[in-house]
Amino acid sequence: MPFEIPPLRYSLDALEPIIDTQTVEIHYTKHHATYLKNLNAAIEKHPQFFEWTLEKIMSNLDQIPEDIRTAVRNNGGGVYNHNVYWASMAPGQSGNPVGKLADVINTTFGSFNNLKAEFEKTALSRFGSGYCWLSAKNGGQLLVHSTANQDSPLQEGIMPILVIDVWEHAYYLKYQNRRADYIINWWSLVNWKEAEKQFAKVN
Ligand code: MN3
Repeated sequence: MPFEIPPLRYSLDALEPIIDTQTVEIHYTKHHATYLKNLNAAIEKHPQFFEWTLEKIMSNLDQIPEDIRTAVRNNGGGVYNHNVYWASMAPGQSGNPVGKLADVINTTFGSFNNLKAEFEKTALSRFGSGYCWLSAKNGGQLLVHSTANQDSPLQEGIMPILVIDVWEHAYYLKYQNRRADYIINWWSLVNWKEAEKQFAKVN
């Protein structure tokens, strides 16, 4: 069975005014969908990998045949990373971490504001295209880090908690070159309940 992308859990205009409708529409129905199409086209050449989950594939790229490995790295990453990105956001959020994740953020970073400062700095300093993540190592140790292009934390054996896409296509129509404004505004969309669910997988 070919891979699929999960339906958006909210309408295309639900992230207004932080992320405009046209950006969500193009990003989800064109960019994300194209990664999916290209991933499936690559796996067609070795269809036994349709039996694997995307997480397993992205965590074990060394086991993917060399003739499709780069295509799977880029397009499998493109599918997976956007899955996490859409799930990281929701309309009508409180803006604050919840549950055990909130406690661990305080003990790791000192405060939520410190985490935000580190995250914003990391997201801003990603040169070119990529992502900024809050991730957790096995056992629950949190870290803020950035990946280039469509690389993902799974390749480093760590679990993504939430992510912001800082490719220009994620913000350019509304924010043009003002990546910082996009990042700062993005906090009010973060789905902390979903982040807490992700965190529960590793601790
Ligand atoms: Mn993107």
